[in-house]
Amino acid sequence: MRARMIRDGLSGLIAVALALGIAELIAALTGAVAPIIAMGGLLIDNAPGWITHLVIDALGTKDKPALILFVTVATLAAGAGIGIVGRSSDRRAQIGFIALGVVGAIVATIDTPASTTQGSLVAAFGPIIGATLGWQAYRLLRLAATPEAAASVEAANVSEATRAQSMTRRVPGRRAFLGFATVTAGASAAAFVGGRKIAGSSVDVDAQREALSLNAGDQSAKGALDLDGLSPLITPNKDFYRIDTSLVTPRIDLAKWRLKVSGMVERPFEMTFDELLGMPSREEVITLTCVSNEVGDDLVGNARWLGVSLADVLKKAGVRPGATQIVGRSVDDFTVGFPTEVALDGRPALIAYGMNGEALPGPHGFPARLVVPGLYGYVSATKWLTEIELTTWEAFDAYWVPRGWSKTGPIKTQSRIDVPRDGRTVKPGRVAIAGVAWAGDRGIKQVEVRAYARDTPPDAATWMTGTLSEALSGNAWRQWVVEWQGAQPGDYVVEVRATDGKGETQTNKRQRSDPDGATGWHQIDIRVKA
Ligand SMILES: Nc1nc2c(c(=O)[nH]1)N[C@H]1C(S)=C(S)[C@@H](COP(=O)(O)O)O[C@H]1N2
Ligand SMILES: [Mo]
Repeated sequence: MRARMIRDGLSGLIAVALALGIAELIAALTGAVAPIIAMGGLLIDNAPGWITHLVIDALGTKDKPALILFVTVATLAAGAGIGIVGRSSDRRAQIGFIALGVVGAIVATIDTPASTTQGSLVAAFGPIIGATLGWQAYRLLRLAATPEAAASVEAANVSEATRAQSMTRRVPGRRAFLGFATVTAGASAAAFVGGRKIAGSSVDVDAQREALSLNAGDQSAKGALDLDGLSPLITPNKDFYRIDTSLVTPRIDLAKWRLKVSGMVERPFEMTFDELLGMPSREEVITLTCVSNEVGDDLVGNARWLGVSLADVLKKAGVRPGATQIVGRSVDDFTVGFPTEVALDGRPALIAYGMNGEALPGPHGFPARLVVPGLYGYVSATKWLTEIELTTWEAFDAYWVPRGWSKTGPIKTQSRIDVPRDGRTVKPGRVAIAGVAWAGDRGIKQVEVRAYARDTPPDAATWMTGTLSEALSGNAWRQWVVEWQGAQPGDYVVEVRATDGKGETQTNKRQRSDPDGATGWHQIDIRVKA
């Protein structure tokens, strides 16, 4: 009995795996979003903001593979369920497969941008054909497994005599089942791998990046501090943090890409990538940070961005009076919104296509993204940018706003201790304490550090002023180092505070990141021991 249940469950599972494989393959061939990815995307977009935040926090950048795995396992489990339920009734199993196909088709259609060549309805093909073939495979698996089933099917077509004959021949249930199960599973795997291959080769982002020649300037970071464990002044692309809601990195074909400028403008227009490259370029060092960065965390990076001034593009379109909000839209339907005035107040807000002397890497928004000095990424830094829409502040809430994050996102002043690491033991005498500090578009004027023996009042310790790296721009972070002289053995708390270019010192009031960015001084514990 148990064995039969396992076999039936396995039949359903393998048949659904085949359905998924075929759906994946067809999605790759048609440029649609595969149902598993679509379902994962739908979960991300519709989960309450705090869950998304929790998952991203807990799993870091592993959240995406984890979510895909979860959806896949859940779907296969549903397949096993269908197999077990279907034992007593073919009808029920059939309904199960139809339900999977319909859900897959709807989800994939919702998630496939209407802008794909064939339109979003094409996404329904994969799940429907997959479910149909999966259903056929399931019936064959059942047939192979149970002599009775084989017999009952034959009974419909053949005479009483032949049926008796076939019964006595005894359909070899186990062997036939295992053989057919293996073939089906193999076909499923082949469809999956084939699908991935096709999807991967259709648009090669790195090949397109390498083919571009950009007029990036000198990439050296003069005046940088260099200390073991200290964040480099310019964050290499490969180490730059990554945050987005996109389950698979969008692969954009440069030839098809267009940037649309729309909404409350005098002259709405579209431009190609070549036209964007043809506009006057500028290169700016800008620190980008995520609003969900807690005090002391590393969702922050500093890069040299090459691109076109957003103000120039807006000038071309002619912003109409009353257009108070700029909305950035992405191929994956992610949106940001920020005040129009920040694009026009002189700060170098960019439509960036280069990052640290290279074309923008795929995960960071190839071919173009927004980078706005002074604003957290979630309200400004649209990756895979496709549209800039002028609207009003009242008319539209961008992606993260209904999910509980603040509508405006100016970057708060923060400083972080990189060296020594929290919990380390250091030698008495001279202790180098170092890190980075940033304050959006206000720049950093001063960084101070104090160290006090644990169990003593912090205010008894004096603030030591740090040496700063050169300010690469008023929108960039600065490295800092403090030489703590004459450290005596003991357990210490070390803390840091920064003062921005306007003379404002960062608050010590502790606040978690949501809804508008963390505040408070970063603290570490260290032990001084001979
Ligand atoms: N298309 C798109 N762009 C996006 C996001 C996103 O989810 N989708 N996330 C934003 C957020 S929250 C941040 S902090 C920055 C991060 O940019 P990075 O991944 O290049 O560091 O991208 C922003 N741009
Ligand atoms: Mo973010």
